[in-house]
Amino acid sequence: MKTANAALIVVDVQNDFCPGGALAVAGGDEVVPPINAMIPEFAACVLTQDWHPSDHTSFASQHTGKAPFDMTKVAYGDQVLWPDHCVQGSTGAEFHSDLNAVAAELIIRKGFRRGIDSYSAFFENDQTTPTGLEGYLRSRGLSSLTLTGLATDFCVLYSAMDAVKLGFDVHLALNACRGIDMDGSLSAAMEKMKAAGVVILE
Ligand code: VGL
Ligand code: ZN
Repeated sequence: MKTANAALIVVDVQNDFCPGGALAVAGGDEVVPPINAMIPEFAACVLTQDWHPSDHTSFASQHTGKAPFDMTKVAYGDQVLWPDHCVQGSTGAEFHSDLNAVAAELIIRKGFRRGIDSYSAFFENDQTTPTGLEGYLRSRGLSSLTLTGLATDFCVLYSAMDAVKLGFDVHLALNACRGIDMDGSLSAAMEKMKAAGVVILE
């Protein structure tokens, strides 16, 4: 039975995060069947879409002498430098073709400002620029969120932490998430979410 206040949040299930993509997450495509199966159980389904200009500051290609997965400092703190990915309008930025994107009632694009990355579905990485998702969920009375998608230790983690901070009830559907896992970032992410009160659905 659908719970009227429950939304499914599907984070960045895009070609570039799936096997063969520019920033492929191991098993990234495996999240698609469980996500499609969950959609009918929710009153609303929201997709996020990483959506960068081709000269985005999070791309290692924009920094001389830097390689993908190096770190750099930007105005809002530390930033991982990524391979070029999810460029606006590219095939890599499209949702996985088997994802039931038709069922989505809202698509939130993020990371479209050149100088600022955006992992979270709620705020960009300066932690103050809103995406608008909070207002959408509140005005629709959607207070219980279940997070799914890619990557567990980056965009899903940041979304979950912001959602807790904003006062939503937050669940993570573990079988519908996959992580990048840079230097133990996946287990660190799980610990952070558990400590913050995110309910992990195994
Ligand atoms: C993501 C790194 C860069 C993600 C997006 O979706 O987790 N990670 N851009
Ligand atoms: Zn990105």
